[in-house]
Amino acid sequence: GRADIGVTGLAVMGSNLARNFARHGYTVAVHNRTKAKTDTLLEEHGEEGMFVPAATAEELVAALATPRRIVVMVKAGDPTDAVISEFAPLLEPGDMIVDGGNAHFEDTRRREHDLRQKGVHFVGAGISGGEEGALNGPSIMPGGSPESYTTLGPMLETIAAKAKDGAPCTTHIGPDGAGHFVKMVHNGIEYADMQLIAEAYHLLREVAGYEPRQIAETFRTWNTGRLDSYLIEITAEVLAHTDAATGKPFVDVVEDQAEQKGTGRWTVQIALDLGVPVSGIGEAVFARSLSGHADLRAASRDLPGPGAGTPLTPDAAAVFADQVEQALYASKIVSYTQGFHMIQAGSDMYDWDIDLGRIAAIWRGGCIIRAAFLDRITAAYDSRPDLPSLLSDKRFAEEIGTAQDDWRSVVAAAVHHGVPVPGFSAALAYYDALRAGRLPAALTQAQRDFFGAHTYRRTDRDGVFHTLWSGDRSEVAVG
Ligand code: NBP
Repeated sequence: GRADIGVTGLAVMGSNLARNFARHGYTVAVHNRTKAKTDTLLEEHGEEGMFVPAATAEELVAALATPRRIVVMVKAGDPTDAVISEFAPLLEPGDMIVDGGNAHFEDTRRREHDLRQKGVHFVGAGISGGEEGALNGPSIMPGGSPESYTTLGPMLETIAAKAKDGAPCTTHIGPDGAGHFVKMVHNGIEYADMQLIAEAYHLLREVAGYEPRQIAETFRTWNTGRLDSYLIEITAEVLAHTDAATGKPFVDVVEDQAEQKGTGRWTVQIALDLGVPVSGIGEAVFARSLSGHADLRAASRDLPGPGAGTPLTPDAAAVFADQVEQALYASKIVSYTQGFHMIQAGSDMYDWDIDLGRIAAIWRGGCIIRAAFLDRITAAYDSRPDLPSLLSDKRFAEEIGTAQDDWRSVVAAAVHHGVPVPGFSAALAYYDALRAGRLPAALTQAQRDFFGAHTYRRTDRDGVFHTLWSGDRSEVAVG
């Protein structure tokens, strides 16, 4: 065999990834359960590079130079296990399976552990950027043994997106499930970013009284500043688009029920297990699920809300739009703070030793959340690798300090107008809770001790205590 790499699973992601490898000069052996997809790839794109079609798993394995590298791009879950079981018996120690699907990191940990017993490297690689990214350069988050990265890494660096400074948007994330974990949090942050942008749009429409075209212009302006990002850019595109059939703004003819494939939900589920407050991602997931409850919403439509109020003058609307930009930026800082806290917590829990600054660096290109903002996060971790939280970075703290008055005004205006801003307000609540000298958690602990003898610690003495609430209310030291 002579092929440098094999790709099995030639739906949109797999065939685009195979083409990306081939366009960079690698010889790519390609295979799909249903052979027709392999044939189509060769027919339509065979001239783009060196492809070796394989009709069976055995043929794919035979086509590969050793040690073999096989990228699996099939549906996550059972199909991935089925494909691994098919290939594993055909492989030798030193060979490598790379799962580029959206696997749950716990599955990746299990698969890596199982294949390691056979001496086969298993690399769980999160890939972001959708089909366009897979073809022209995605952000790639590979986990697995450091050894696996020494041979696979250079290939991934070749096909990955490049940041503005030319650095490839991939790096060895850490052992076993680290890559898929980081990809999961990436998707969670993507949910939060999208929710914050949606809230900004909603406020500009309902409070400032802007039409979608005007909002598109506003977003275009924001995209030239510190909010410069792929998601802001496509938001402007969407808002400027007119529906051909009706002549209405496109956004007005799309049903307002957001769907989800599950990675945002995973992020929140795992965050709950790790005890990390990712309230921004949580609110984003819940906002999508609320939007989908059509019957509940229909039954609630007549509930009272605030009156319409007087419309803002154009000048006042412009001032408000600037405030919304401040609120969006501050909320975005909080949402990345929470996301990076989660990556740190996962890294601590599973001994992954993840370099947070490098994560921000490889998200600068290729992926859905690519943004100028990520340079600042990289800079923050570069200047202080043990940064306890993004909010402790001097620059972010200063920026949020500048933004906070407007941020509060925007949340207040939203409440006043009855516009839901779960993302903005959860971010602000997180910020204020972190700032607080004392939290009402003291009261919560006292209540827990009252009804459940759950004990408490005191501010003035070491030890664990319980008050005899149903007795004489004296305090006893416990344990
Ligand atoms: P799909 O997720 O739609 O999967 C289709 C592929 O899985 C086909 O090649 C299909 O083969 C194969 N497959 C299935 Br289904 N069951 C199989 C089995 N039991 N044995 C062998 N092959 C099986 O493809 P996709 O949208 O290209 O995504 C691939 C992966 O990349 C997924 O994990 C996805 O979550 C992830 N991802 C997707 C995107 C995106 O933007 N779409 C972005 C990032 C990551 P067949 O042709 O024989 O049915």
